[in-house]
Amino acid sequence: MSNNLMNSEVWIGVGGNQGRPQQLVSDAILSLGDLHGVELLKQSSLYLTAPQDFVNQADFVNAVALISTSLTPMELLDELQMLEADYGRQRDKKRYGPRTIDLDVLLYADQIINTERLVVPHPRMHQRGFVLKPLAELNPELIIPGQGSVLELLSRCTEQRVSKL
Ligand code: PH2
Ligand code: MG
Ligand code: MG
Repeated sequence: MSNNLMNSEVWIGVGGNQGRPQQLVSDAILSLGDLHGVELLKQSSLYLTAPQDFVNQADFVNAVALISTSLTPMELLDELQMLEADYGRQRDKKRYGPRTIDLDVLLYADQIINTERLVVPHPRMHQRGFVLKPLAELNPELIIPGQGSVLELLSRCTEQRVSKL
């Protein structure tokens, strides 16, 4: 992408705990950059993380990516869901349960979005060490609108196991 004038910076959360998650998560991040209208700007390290919300499942591999995109939030969501399907994600599965690849829009520029399909900032990101730690790695200054600084929020997640791979 050469024309950055109309592009938005978007943070994407990437995670998975089925198949070979380390491979799948790094491949999925590279696939983001292959999407039409998306440029991959930064990617965090991979982290091995304890499952949250639904704890009786395998550890996850998590990471975050910063992209620049000309896609609207809904166009981007469509692309992410198609990528998830390419990576073998089955949508009928249990909420919060095991998945090959989960691609979440965490932040879309400074937009607040509240639709049935998409809520941004991601409604649980501020409580999740597996999101906050990789975000802090790439931008310790980052603020989550309505929630506060990533570093401050991360300091409340000490009981969640998140270790760099
Ligand atoms: N995703 C979930 C539920 N729980 N736990 C970890 N550690 N990592 C995840 O990506 C994750 C989770 C639902 O999206
Ligand atoms: Mg998710
Ligand atoms: Mg998701």
